[in-house]
Amino acid sequence: MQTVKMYTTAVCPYCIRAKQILKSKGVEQIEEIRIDTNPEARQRMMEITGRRTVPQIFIGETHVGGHDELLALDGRGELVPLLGAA
Ligand SMILES: N[C@@H](CCC(=O)N[C@@H](CS)C(=O)NCC(=O)O)C(=O)O
Repeated sequence: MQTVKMYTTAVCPYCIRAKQILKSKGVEQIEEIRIDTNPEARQRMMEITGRRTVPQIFIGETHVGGHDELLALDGRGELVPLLGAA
């Protein structure tokens, strides 16, 4: 299974929901990077994603986007294959 990395903040309902979706697909470990306590991480997130909101989710090297994009990916049947990609 691919590694999953998520930029988050402490208070973030979309982050919680995104984690639930990923866990429901068998993801046991999510590397969380807190941007509310780490200004450098916030800056880096904005640079590499062009986004300001959390979550920002990476599956392997692929930037999925936020919660809504994760949900859409699953709706298209592409989330599980991406998680399982070598
Ligand atoms: N449509 C976005 C919504 C994300 C969102 O609104 N996240 C909130 C935290 S739960 C946020 O980052 N708010 C700060 C802001 O809008 O600048 C998604 O699906 O991820």
